Amino acid sequence: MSKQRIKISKYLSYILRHRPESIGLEIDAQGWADVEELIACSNAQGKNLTRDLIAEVVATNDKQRFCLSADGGKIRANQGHTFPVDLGLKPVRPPAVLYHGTAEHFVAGIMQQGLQARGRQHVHLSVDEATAVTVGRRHGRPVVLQVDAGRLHREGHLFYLSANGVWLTESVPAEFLTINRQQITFNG
Ligand code: HQG
Repeated sequence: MSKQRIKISKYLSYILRHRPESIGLEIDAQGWADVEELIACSNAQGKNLTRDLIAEVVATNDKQRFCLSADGGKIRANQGHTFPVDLGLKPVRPPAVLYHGTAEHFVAGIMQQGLQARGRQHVHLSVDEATAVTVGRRHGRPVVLQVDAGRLHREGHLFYLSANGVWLTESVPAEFLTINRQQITFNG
């Protein structure tokens, strides 16, 4: 993604996942915003959004963070919201093992209280360790936690798979977590 596209992606994440009201944008219960309204509200605040730019950011986004409705009239974030939203995801059975990337300074708290959504709608998990390392690095020295998703699922926890491949669950109690020590050494 070019620098301009990254900037637009960050802006769209902020508006569509966190603060639509900051530009007076209405979002429905399923997280959809009207594209024309998004453009009007954004450009009233000095942005230069166009339909084509938005379509390009949606199509080329490195993590496929957004999607357009079939008719192209609406847009929403695929995951990561901090306000309540019904993405219509159906519970699915997760792989036996999933990973969560965090930072070293959070690990003690996590091993006491478990993984919590902390303002977001869900805890975010990935199928691969490399993604977890990247996610963890956003917060500091990355640490990868291995999640016993199979057992958690058997014990009744619900898992969802977002449209862009992020595994989501409400919380992960500490006894289902293992610290991936190798990763600490590897990244140290
Ligand atoms: C930590 C990005 C202490 C948790 C990424 C994390 C992801 C605790 C931080 C998506 C805790 C929350 C989400 C506890 C959890 N004690 N710390 N009990 N429970 N934490 O940003 O998972 O690029 O809300 O480990 O790729 O880092 O924006 O969550 O470090 O998919 O599309 O609290 O955001 O996607 O941080 O990231 P975040 P996250 P985008």
